[in-house]
Amino acid sequence: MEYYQLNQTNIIVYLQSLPKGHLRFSSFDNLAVQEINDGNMNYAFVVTNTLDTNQSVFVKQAPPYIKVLGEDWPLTRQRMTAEINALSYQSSVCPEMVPEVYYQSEALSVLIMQNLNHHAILRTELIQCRYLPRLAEDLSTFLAHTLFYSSDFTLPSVDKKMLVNKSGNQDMCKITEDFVFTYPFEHHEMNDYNPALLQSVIDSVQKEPNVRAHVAQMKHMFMNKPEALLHGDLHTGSVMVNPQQTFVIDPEFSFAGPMGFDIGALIANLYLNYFSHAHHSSAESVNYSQWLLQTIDDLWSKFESKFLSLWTQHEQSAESTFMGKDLTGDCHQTFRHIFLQQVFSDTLGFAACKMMRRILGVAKIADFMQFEDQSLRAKLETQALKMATTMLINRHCYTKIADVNKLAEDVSSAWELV
Ligand code: SR1
Ligand code: MG
Repeated sequence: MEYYQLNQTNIIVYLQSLPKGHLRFSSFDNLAVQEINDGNMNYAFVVTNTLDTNQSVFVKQAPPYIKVLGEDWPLTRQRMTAEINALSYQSSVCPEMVPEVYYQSEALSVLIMQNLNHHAILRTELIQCRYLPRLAEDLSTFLAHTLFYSSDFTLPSVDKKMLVNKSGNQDMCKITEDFVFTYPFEHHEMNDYNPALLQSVIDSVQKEPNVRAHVAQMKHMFMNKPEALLHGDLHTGSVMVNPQQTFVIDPEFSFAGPMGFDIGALIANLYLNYFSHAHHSSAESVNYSQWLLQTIDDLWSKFESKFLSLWTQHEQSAESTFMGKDLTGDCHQTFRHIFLQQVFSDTLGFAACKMMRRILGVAKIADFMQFEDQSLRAKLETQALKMATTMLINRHCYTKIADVNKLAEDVSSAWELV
């Protein structure tokens, strides 16, 4: 089938043409189509049977360009293949946290899947101060499982190298290399600055050789450290939640990269949300800010203990282990802790780059953009940039997430310093 663009008018005819049994509709007579305009990259629709709203699917199509930038920004449709492969892997190691896929077409770059209509985008929920008691538990499980089971600590060497070769996703990686690690730090025409953000603050990132060198180190690591199969774009817009359940969606940027990139993306977006609440003195904001910091602490701590536990169990049952037999009983444990400390500093470095790109680069976040008062927004952006530069440069000095939370609190409260 030749590629064509789905739209509100032709989508029902397309769904009707698919082999029977894939979709959940008892009839195609009363379908309503709603276009979803949230994403930057793709077209998305929800199609629902108006006579039984439980019969509903989410349809996603990758056009041959970046949707938000238009047809002048061509982009291979192979990102849908990367997404299909990633969803398949993630559902094999974390089935309860990934939407069910009903049908896929590489020819049309279309994915039809479970409509999470009882869930909301995590970013929106965080902006509205919603407490999510399962969030840290679920996301730490997702990270520990997806990262451990695609690492060299569990996969045989040959299988791991095949995974790396199969998961290049070069065009999507190039977008991240440009839009996360490069453009925000130079005078690029795509950058978008809040007019109220002081030039001296922008310069403190873009014209500070030490900051630029550390960002370049993170970019180099992103390009050269295929530790595990990543989600690749795990910000709070890629998570759907309700108080009982958490789903991770949208892995079209998936590739084999450094573990800290996925963890850092989540932590970055949680800290950005923290700054959007912490400047209020109301009891609601104070309490919510503390919940966010506790969630970040839990997310890292639970990830670390789950990853270590999967690793220890694997070493106890596997015939051979990554570093060979443990002759003293302490060797495996020593390496495990050194490795997790490295993942922690990588996480902080990537989190810092992700925070900075959301302020200086083109892709903004609603957590800050909700504020029409540009001066207020500039204050929050300045705080976030201050935290990010400190965290980036000192990433090897931190051993506890509590100390990073303390940095966020100090920067937020000491406004006169920034
Ligand atoms: C043009 S940059 C678009 C951004 O949206 C995606 O969610 C990725 O984060 C990408 O960098
Ligand atoms: Mg996305």
